[in-house]
Amino acid sequence: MSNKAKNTDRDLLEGTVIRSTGSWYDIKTADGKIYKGRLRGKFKLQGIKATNPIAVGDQISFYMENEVENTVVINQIEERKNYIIRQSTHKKGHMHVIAANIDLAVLIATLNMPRTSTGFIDRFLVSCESFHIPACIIFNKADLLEESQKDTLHDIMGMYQHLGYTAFSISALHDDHIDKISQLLQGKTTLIAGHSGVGKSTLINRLVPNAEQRTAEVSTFANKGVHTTTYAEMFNMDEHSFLIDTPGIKEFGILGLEEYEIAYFFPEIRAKSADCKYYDCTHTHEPGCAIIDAINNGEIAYSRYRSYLSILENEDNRR
Ligand SMILES: Nc1nc2c(ncn2[C@@H]2O[C@H](COP(=O)(O)OP(=O)(O)O)[C@@H](O)[C@H]2O)c(=O)[nH]1
Ligand SMILES: [Mg+2]
Ligand SMILES: [Zn+2]
Repeated sequence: MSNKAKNTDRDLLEGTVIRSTGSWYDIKTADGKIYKGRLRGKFKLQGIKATNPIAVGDQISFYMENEVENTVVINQIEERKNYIIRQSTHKKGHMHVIAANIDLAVLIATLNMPRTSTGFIDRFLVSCESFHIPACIIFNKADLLEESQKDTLHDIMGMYQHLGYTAFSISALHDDHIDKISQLLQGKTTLIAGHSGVGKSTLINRLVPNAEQRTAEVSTFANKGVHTTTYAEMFNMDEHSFLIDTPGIKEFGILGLEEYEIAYFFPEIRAKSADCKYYDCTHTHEPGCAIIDAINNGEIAYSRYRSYLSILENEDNRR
């Protein structure tokens, strides 16, 4: 991933990419200065075929190009600790790197306005498992829940907590439980994901008062959110805590996983699969499958198994 330095004779500065708008990158140095940077010439990364060579969260070195306009040239990218990608919507077989060097990925989910399905939550958790990024779910808009929905939410949260995932219920608009969230994010670089309209910008505005993120009215038509921002962007919550907003990102890639790997990224399936009769059990039809037994006796949630099958069957999500 790391690129060879091209201009070792120049004075190099170091910084973090905090925003990317196509060919220009906003770069922030440790002392808080912001530069506009770009790549010069060919800049290929090894490994993945990506449409964007540099993403928010990348640590880079750069040199001044134009002191008056404060533009710089990116010289080198530090090796990434991890990254999260999705399929490119423009170029088949290519990836788009959403963000790099993440300590925690938070999915903001809502039961309604708009609805986040457990299928979507599970895909998010599987991709985080596959990228080796700890994941957490924040259920927002607690204030909108009717009594019966509160029970549903309680059950869903219980299911994920039982699997080892941190899950919270908050109301970002009414400040409920925001301090718990800021404690959780302390000292970390956190990716904030979720459908458009779930309250990502609202939460970021609460956590970073000067972020001035535009928030959108959720259009009532079909409960679909309207998105206002398009580019991933990093904010300082405090000196050591960073938030990355990922607007308009519908789905993370679940890439190149083999069948056994998909099962591996479901912790409860991983834990039980050693009890299956066949070592290469796909947990779909095999006799003596411990997973199917566990679903029948209620040890594994059916919604999780359904998500497993949907990831297994959907060719698009495995490439
Ligand atoms: N009732 C309620 N509305 C919320 C809450 N959080 C956000 N919203 C509203 O939901 C809409 C979408 O929020 P926004 O932050 O723009 O969502 P984003 O697309 O995920 O960034 C806005 O009208 C917010 O005011 C909440 O906790 N309760
Ligand atoms: Mg937003
Ligand atoms: Zn099995």
